[in-house]
Amino acid sequence: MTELTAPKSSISSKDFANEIRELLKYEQGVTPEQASAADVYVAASSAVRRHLMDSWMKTQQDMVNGNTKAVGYLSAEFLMGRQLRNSLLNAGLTEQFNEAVKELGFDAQKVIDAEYEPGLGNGGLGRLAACFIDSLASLGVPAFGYGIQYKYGIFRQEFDEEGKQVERPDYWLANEDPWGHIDYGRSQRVNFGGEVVEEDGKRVWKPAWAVRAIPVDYMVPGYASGRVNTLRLWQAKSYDEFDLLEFNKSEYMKAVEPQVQAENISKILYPEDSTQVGKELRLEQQYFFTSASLHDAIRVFYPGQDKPDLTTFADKITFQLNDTHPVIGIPELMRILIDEYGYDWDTAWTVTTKTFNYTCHTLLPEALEVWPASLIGKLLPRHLEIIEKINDQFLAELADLTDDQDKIERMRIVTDEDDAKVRMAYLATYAGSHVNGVAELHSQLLKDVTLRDFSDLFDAKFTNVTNGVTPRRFMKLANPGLSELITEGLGTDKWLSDLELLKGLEPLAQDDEFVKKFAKVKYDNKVKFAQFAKDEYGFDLDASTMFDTMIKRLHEYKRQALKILEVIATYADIKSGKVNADDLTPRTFIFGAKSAPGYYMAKLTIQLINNVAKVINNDPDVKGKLKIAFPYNYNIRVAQLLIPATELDEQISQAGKEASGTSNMKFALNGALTVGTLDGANVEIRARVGAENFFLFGMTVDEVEALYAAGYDPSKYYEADPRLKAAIDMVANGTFSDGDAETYEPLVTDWLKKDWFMTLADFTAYHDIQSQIDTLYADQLEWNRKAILNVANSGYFSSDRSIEDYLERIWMTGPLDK
Ligand code: 475
Repeated sequence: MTELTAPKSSISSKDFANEIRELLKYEQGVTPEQASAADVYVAASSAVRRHLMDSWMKTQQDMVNGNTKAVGYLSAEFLMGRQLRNSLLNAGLTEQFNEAVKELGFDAQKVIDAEYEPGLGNGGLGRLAACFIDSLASLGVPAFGYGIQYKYGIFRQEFDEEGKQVERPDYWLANEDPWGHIDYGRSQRVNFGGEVVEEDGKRVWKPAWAVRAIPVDYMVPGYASGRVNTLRLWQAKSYDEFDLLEFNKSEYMKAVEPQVQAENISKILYPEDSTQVGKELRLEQQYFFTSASLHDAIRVFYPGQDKPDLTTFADKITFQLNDTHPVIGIPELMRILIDEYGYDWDTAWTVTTKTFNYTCHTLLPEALEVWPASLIGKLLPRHLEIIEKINDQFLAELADLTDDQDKIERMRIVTDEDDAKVRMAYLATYAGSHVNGVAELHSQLLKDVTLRDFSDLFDAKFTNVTNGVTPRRFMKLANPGLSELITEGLGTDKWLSDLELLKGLEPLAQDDEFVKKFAKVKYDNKVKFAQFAKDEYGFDLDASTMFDTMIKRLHEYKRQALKILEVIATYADIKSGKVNADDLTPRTFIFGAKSAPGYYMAKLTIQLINNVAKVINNDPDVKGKLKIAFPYNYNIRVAQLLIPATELDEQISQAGKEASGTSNMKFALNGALTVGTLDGANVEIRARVGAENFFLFGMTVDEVEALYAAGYDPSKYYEADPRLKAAIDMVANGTFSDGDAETYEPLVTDWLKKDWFMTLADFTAYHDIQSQIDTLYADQLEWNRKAILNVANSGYFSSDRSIEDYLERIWMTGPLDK
């Protein structure tokens, strides 16, 4: 007997179809016969929302009336993915929906595909925020996600004739958004610029301009928790709708200028990932959403109170700073408490430090945000004063803690130079109660390297919370076949809210019947992906080949170059006759990656991969044994199809550079084996799934450091490994650029002269492990046993577990009473 605990609404399919009909009629003004799939999508979405409404309202009431501290997840990015299937799942309406749309004469998948995916994030950090709010709701913890409703999300990626990335605007709001509710009545004023004057012995900020922050609310339904939380994304609108004076002078365009300027704030997501942009507009965005969110929390938790007792603020809500992007919220809360509510500095400081905690997501120095004090002073003059005072207080505290003057200088929040800088990570570390990294290795390196001085003096603040992913979206929705098999194998579907139960699959890895069923699910997923790739991209993929996937932002540290060089080396072996293509294990190499628009080397790498694909895929000598597929515009939708279809997952960053990685977790949970370095969460995945079920290669963090210290010369590796040499020579001689040696010259020169991320030094180890991979793959039963062991032992990587760790170690709160 299989125990089923998935939510199921009691409404019939017929009634649900009628609700959709009604909405089509009264909201959209069409009959089912006139309706398009997009109309049905909008109506069905509204219908699901209605079903979630009571739980949403009750959750909000319980949150305000109860005594459970809420969580505010402040994040410049929420990469949510499509909403309809997830909402249906959590509302228990999946079957009714499938039946109802059929009854209305529509194909369910077409209706689902009518939803335009919102791209309000760059990559890992934004997707993590989405997984976390899913888990918060599923655990029944009262929470808000707070962010920005960008009008334009991450760019749509295309490839041109030459294989270069082209960025197209992603105007997602040009489509109907049935999920977001714009709440004009609960807007907040956000001020900017101007000056600070002295009035009655008080510092008073006289801003020069303001924008109106309007909340757009999205439901965040929990799985089987009966709770629905809120994702509140702010939209910027002007107060000065139209300047009549200017208009009368018939200066029409000038009259709308202030409006254009204000609305620019929420216009576009910065497409830089893991780099600091340092643009004024970016700081405006950061202040815009944190200021609005803090004021909003006061409004929500002290309803109707003119003089709330904000000394209790940190008992009402705890704010998590998702990287440094919302760190300007620290001086903002100080300012609100002191200037708007009249508290003294020390009281304000006590409340503020109890309120905030900070998560760091990087180890790259260039990703740590540093703002010129002059820019903060121009945009937020009162905040600069407060930051300087925090800095003074900090330096005084440090003087009590250490005699090491150099250390104190190194730790300054505001640097001591003509063009002073504000280090946001330091501000967050000092002012927050806790600081965490996102995987064990990362948290250790934060303490040992990035924030070493801080951990020396404030060790108790530092902790680790290893990332996780939501099994609802990345298993249940993305991989229905595997989910069914797991439920069958475990005799229950409870694993979806308690992922450690996957451990129960371990014995089944020895059950050949089960292993075959598992292999069949994988194969079906490959066929499904191949069909999608054909329809969407025109690719011809062969599901009988090994699907070997690398999906992540294009960045040198992630080393897509290592992967493509290995493919080229094999191709060079075929061309030189050293290898007969017939002897190769057929592989399909699948890449998905966007590059920051201004990141030259990353863009050149994309171009190279596309052109290697063109050459290899069309060379008869390859006999179809190697194939490269690079679907453009990789996004959550593609991830949901590709991850379940993947057999080999590439996590090959230079050790000590990838903070955690989260696709590595999704792959393991979907039964792919990982080839990877000892970096980020790979370390923990390997420890859990077992070293014998993970293809480890490459230098360790210590070896990397030692090699840097000894003086790294990549050309030595080029000379030492003939396969590496052949691969680089092929790129250099124009094989992938119609004979033009110039095209990839910058890449070749970088590899041979600099190679900062030591791609060449790890090449031989990476190559050597490929034959182990092929050997295991030849024994499908063994391969799939290991894949099952990956699934069985990855339950730890549920974002539910991450959230439980945050609750216990950082937030000190828990679920609402039932
Ligand atoms: C890490 N994004 C992954 C993931 O913790 C990790 C930076 C600046 C501006 C906009 N976006 C960013 C990141 O830094 C980012 O995505 N970091 C990633 O966070 C979640 O798994 O290793 O690279």
